[in-house]
Amino acid sequence: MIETIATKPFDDQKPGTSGLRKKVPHFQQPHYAANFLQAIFDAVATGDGDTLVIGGDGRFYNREVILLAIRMAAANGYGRVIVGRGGLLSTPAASHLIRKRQASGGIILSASHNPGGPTGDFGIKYNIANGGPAPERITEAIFAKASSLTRYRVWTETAPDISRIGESRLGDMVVEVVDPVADYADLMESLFDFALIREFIASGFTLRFDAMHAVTGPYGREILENRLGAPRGTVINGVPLPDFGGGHPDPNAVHAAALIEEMMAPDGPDFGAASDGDGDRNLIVGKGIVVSPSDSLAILAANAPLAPAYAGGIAGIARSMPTSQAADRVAEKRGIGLYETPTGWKFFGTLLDAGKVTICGEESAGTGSDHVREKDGLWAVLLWLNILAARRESVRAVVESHWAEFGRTFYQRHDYEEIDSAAAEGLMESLHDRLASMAGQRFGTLVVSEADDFSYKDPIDGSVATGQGIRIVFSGGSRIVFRLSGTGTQGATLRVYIERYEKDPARHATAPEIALKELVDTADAIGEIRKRTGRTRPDVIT
Ligand code: VG1
Ligand code: CO
Repeated sequence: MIETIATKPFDDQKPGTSGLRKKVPHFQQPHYAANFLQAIFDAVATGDGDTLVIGGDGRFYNREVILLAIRMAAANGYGRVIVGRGGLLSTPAASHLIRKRQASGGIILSASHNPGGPTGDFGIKYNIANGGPAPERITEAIFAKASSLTRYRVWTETAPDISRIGESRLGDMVVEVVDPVADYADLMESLFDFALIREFIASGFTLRFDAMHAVTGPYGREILENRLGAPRGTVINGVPLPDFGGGHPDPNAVHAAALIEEMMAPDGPDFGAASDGDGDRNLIVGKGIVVSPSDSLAILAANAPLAPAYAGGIAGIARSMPTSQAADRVAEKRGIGLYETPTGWKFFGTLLDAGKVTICGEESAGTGSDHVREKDGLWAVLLWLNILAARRESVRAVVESHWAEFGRTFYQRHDYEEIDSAAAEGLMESLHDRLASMAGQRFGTLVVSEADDFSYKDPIDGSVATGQGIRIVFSGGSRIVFRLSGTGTQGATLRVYIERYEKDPARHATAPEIALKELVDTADAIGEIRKRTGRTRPDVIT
């Protein structure tokens, strides 16, 4: 039976870069999660018996919201929900299921790389029928509904057991519980040369995959250990835990420090990788070398034809604006299109659907292709393995030969986390006010050639996104970008992105902090970071 429950509107349910993210206790307020779910259904549900995919990264509160979402879907006219067993689905696996099963959309419960647990973060994201994150016109409609809603609908009976694979009913709706891994693993097997990778591993190539107690543990075990024959123990921290074992499932130098340390040892594995909470990010580490995500995008794009799925070449590359221009040089040399989009995977969807691009990436350790409509951590790991197996070379050799051919783009992102929101906004506003007068200004040896506030007109659907980050470009092409994060749950996070191109191979071995020193100092001078935030150094450098 459908029950209608009175609620009050919430004015803070505005989705950010990737869905609605708040602290768990915030989500636990009476009716808070239900309110947002109803706002999604009011904005998108047709009531015509559509199929909805539901899954999450296994974090604290995942199960409660999944069971609620199933009951609400039954009360909002869905004909079938497909749920990952135990409520688990990585973000790319959910994207694949939506496409494969022709669902009208999916609900992904995750706060991605943010920490979990009773006082950690939680998130809800809606993906559309192409498998990708809802575009802004839909997230705005959801926000508008959430801010005016006065009731929600829920099926009275409790949801069926989601710990066992199989079908059951809730009212008129079928609840189908599926193996979260199988379809996704089959998709990966269809894209890459598993026989070649298996043989490469059997010949003694060693690897380590850190699932960070997040969603990719079962995926890594099935694909790397079962299907590709890597020894048991290749996947570490492989059991998804509601609090990620107390860790922070963000595969960067701070939170994946143990993996990186292992990879720096002379007797360490040949290849190391990690993924984040919901399985869409990737960190790639070779023996003695951490691959910068922007370089990884360029290298994957340049070498993709070594994998069966991309053997015919790639149509084009898209990268988010703050991602380094390393990929641009690959696109230029290959004579294919290069698209620069705002931050967030939702901006790649139209380009992928239109066949303009095959590979997309972000500096935040996200890479993916047209096989789904999300970034995909294990996909990137497997493409790397396929490339290494085909070239029979080390990660370092592949990276260095890429630099030799295309030049090296030194890159760093500096994050200042949980700073005062007013100070962060003041910093951005002040930069904005000075944009017009910046061109021609000199900082040490650097001269500003252009400065703007990035806005983007989608070349396929014509939609416009403004205020996507302050870009300061110097003569010679070096860049500094300032933007505020849209995924945090406390205070503001300032991200400063810094890059410089170096063609001369004799200088490619320079450490990034040395190569970028003058730009880093200039970022502080222009942004007045210390003065305005009181911080003397970033919390995280990636
Ligand atoms: C960050 C990254 C962005 C990424 C987003 C979602 O956003 O910078 O590149 O798409 O997270 O990734 P922001 O607004 O905090 O800079 V995930 O793995 O958290 O879904
Ligand atoms: Co993620």
